[in-house]
Amino acid sequence: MLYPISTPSRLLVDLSGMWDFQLDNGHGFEEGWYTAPLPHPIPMPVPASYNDLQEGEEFREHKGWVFYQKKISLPPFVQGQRVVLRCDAVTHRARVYLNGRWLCEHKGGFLPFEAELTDRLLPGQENLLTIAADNTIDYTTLPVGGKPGTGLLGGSGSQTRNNPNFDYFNYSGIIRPVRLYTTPTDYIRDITLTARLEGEDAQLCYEIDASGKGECRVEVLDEEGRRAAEGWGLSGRLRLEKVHLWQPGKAYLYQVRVTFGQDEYTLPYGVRTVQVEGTRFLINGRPFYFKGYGRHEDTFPAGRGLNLPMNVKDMALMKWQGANSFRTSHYPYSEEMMRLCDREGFVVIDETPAVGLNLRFGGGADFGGQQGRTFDPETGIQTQAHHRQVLEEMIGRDKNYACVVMWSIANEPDSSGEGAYEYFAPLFRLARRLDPQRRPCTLVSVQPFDDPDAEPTADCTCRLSDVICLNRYYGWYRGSSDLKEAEQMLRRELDRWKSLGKPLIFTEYGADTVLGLRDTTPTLYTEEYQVEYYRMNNRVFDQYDFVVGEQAWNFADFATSPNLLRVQGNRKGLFTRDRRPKLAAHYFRHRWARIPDFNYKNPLP
Ligand code: GCB
Repeated sequence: MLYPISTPSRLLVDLSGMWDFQLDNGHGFEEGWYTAPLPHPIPMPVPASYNDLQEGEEFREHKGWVFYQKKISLPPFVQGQRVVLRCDAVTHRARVYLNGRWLCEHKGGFLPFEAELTDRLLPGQENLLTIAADNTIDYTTLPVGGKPGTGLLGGSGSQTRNNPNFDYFNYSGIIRPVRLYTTPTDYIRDITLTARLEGEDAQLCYEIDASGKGECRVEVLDEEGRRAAEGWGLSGRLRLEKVHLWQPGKAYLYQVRVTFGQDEYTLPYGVRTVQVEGTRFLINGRPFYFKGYGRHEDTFPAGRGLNLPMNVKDMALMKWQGANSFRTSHYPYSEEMMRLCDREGFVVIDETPAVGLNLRFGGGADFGGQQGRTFDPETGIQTQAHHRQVLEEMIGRDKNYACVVMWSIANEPDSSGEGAYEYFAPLFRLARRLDPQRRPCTLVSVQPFDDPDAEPTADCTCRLSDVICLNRYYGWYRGSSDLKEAEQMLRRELDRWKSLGKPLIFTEYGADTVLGLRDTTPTLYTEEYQVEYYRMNNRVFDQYDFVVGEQAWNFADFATSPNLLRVQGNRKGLFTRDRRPKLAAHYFRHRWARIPDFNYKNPLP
């Protein structure tokens, strides 16, 4: 799906701003709230999570539907054009109505959907747009919600509250922009690009998905605006002579301008290759080392709402630290962030919202939570069809980004449980089939708690993933405060992974740390302990050639549901939630300055 932009043929209307808003009373649909102005609305910004924008537990923890409304209109001169409504993300389910009539419905809180309004919108008049959003999470949603009384430290027993089976606050609402755009009636639906390097040149293959009739022309412009290649027809191959490669830290984006009949769309595109070879992860044929983080889209008070200034600030902080990559833990991030990464040369592991698929150990911190057979057809999770849907939508949305070098199919599922291989193998096949660039695929593996010395082969990631991604907490959840013992355990585990012959990335490791807690003896939660924790882990990583990346958990502190292990949220950030650096932020800055993006380990002969 194309990102909405204004072009010489497309008008773009951003509906960001204040909307009317009301929590459902349980009867909103029956009472027809979508047919007329809401009975008792309050003002609410879009995009933003609503949870932290009013006071009180009931508002923050509301489970179920909420209603957003806005009057929209377009001038009569758009008549004869196609008009499309585009919602970038409504968490986790949306029902959309225009002038009281049902328009569309969408499941999944982090990926875009569209509905055509042509002939539905009354031009030159006011139209009532209602978007109802449902934040209910259960065994059929991604992320997965637990049954009442389960979840973190037993969770809430209440039927009227969600029980996240994951460790981040269930921020809800219209979290990314809602826009209208127009196109001519014959229009470009999608663009798919792939490139192959041939010596100094590249062969660029394009496929244009268009509706209607028209002549199709594709022009590739370089960064100076000079034409680098040109072709006609809905698909073809173009030669980019002396191609400028998109490199980590040194982005280069061509502008691919497509015209089809009256329609025009320009897509920024970086040419680079990605490949796994033995225990190396190659970008443009060179062994890459991942330095970075797992992150969250989480800021105060917008929650998961798009925060452009913070995106730019975060990019500056990540570069300041010498990082080169992050994982979109635990859901696809905004397209604005993906475009920024493309532009800044930042490498991304792109993750679906599949978190909490683990009834033995949910979401990373479900201590004492639910216990059950995750993939049991009767009593287990029922997410497979939705999982396919989010993979299709994520790859459809992100397939052209140069920054995306790998797909993460899920975070910490029960990947050694009965039925895990049968659940995941078709999803890996699907991802590989859908991705025109055939990027590597992975699933991010949880630390085995019931059997710490489990053989890696027990985990279906061994068979399915191109790159092994491990979330490990030696020195925190295991071996906490005894770093010597923790180090032994970490080494023992790495020794077991060695013979697999695949590259391995630590996609999470970290220790909760409260800014300002200091001590001469590094004790849990102090800034000193966080530094010692990372020193120990990194020392070990450095001694294993097949470890090709370290992504600290987390870039910044973030909000979670309340529980006894969370001090106003998860404090494993290298930065606080308002982005002040802890000691470990400086430690990593120093370390990463000495680790090159390429050839840190296993250089090519
Ligand atoms: C994990 C999860 C992450 C949690 C983290 C933690 O393994 O993937 O969502 O936040 O652990 O801090 O416990």
